[in-house]
Amino acid sequence: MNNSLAERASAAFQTAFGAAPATFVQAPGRVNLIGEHTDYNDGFVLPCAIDYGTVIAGSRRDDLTVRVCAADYSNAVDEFRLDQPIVPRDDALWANYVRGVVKMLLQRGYPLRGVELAVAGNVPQGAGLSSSASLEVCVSQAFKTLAGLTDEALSPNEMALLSQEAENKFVGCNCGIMDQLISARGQDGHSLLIDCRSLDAKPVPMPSQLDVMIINSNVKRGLVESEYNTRRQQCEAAAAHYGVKALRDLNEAALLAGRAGLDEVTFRRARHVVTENQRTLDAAAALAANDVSMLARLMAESHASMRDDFEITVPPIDRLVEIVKAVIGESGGARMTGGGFGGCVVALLPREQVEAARAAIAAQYRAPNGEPATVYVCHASVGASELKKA
Ligand code: GAF
Repeated sequence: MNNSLAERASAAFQTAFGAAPATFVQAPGRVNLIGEHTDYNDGFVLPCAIDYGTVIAGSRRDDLTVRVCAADYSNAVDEFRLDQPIVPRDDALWANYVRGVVKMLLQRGYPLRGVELAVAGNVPQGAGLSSSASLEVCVSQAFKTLAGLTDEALSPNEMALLSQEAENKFVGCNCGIMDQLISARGQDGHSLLIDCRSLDAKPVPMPSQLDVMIINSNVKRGLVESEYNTRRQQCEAAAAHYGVKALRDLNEAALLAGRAGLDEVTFRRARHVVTENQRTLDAAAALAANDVSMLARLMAESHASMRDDFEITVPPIDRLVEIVKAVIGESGGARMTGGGFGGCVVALLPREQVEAARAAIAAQYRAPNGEPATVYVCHASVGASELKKA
C-alpha cells in the first residue's frame, strides 16, 4: 500500500502547504480472522493488519496550529488550534477522527506542537475493515513521530487506547479495542491473538501456503450503529444476569447451568460470545499448528453462530460464504468478518484455489443493488510505523 499512498499524501501536502513534508507515517486497516463481538466482552480476537491503510505526510510548525489536508476529500483542509477547545465538526466528518485523537493526546498531557498533515487512505470505507481505526492510529503515529516521542513515552497500546477513546467519545461510536490495537501492533506475516482484557497480544504465524482473501459484499450497511449498541447492551445484561464482570468470565457449562430466568434472545447472544471466545483460542492453536481442517471447521462454526445466535449476518453475506466454501471445501475457512449487517467475508485458502474462488464469486454473486463483490488478496502486515524520511 505504501508507495502509491505516500505519493498521494505527498502531492496533497505539496498542494495544500506549498512545501515537501518532513516525514511519512502509516497505519493499516485490519481483517479479523475469528473472534467477533468478543472484544467489548473482555474476550479474545484473532485479527491481522492488512496491506491497505492510511498514510500521513507531515511536518512540524513553530506554533500551535494544526492544519490537515484530506487527499481523499478533494484536498479539503481542516484547521484548529491546540490552545483552544477542540470540538467536532458536523460539516466534515473525516476531520473528527483527527480532532478526536488530538484532543485525547492533549488530555493525556502529551507535549504537542502545531503540525501540517496530509492524509491519504485506501481501506474501503464502511466495509468492516477498520478504515476509521487506521486513520485514528495513523494520526496518533504522526504526532508521536513529529514530537519525537519514544515507545516508552507513547506505547502502541496507549496509541490504540486513546484512538479508541476518540472514536467512543468524540466520533460517538461505541467500539471495542480490537481495531485500534491491531492497527497499532500488527506484525508482518502474523495474526495476533489479543486478550482484550489484559491487552496481551501473541503473534501467530500465518501458514505460508494460505492466502488471506477479503470479499466485500458491497451490501450497503444499514442500522450498524444501533444494532451494534443493542448487541453490547444485551451482552452487558447477560453478564449482569450471570453475576460476572464480563461474558469472558463464563464457560459453556456455567452458561447452561445459570440459564434459568434469562430470555431466549439474550441467552443466544451470550452463547455466541462464550463459544466464540473458545473458538478463537482454538483457532489460534490450529493456525500455529497449520491444522487447516480444524481452522476451517472453527470458521464455519463462527459464521453459523453469528448468523443464528448473534444475528448479525445478512443473506448476501451468507451466500458469499456458501459460494467460497463450495470451492474450497475443508482445505480452507470462510466467515463474515467485522461488525456485521453487510461488509466483508474473510477466507483463508490455499493459494492455488484463489482464482477458482474469484471466478465462482464473479459468476454467482450479486449484491441486492446488482453490484458484484470486490475481492482483495491481502498480506498480514506491520502495524503503525514511520515510513521514511522524505
Ligand atoms: C467493530 C468494532 F469496532 C470492534 O471493536 C469489534 O467489536 C467488531 O466490530 C466486532 O468484532 O469492528
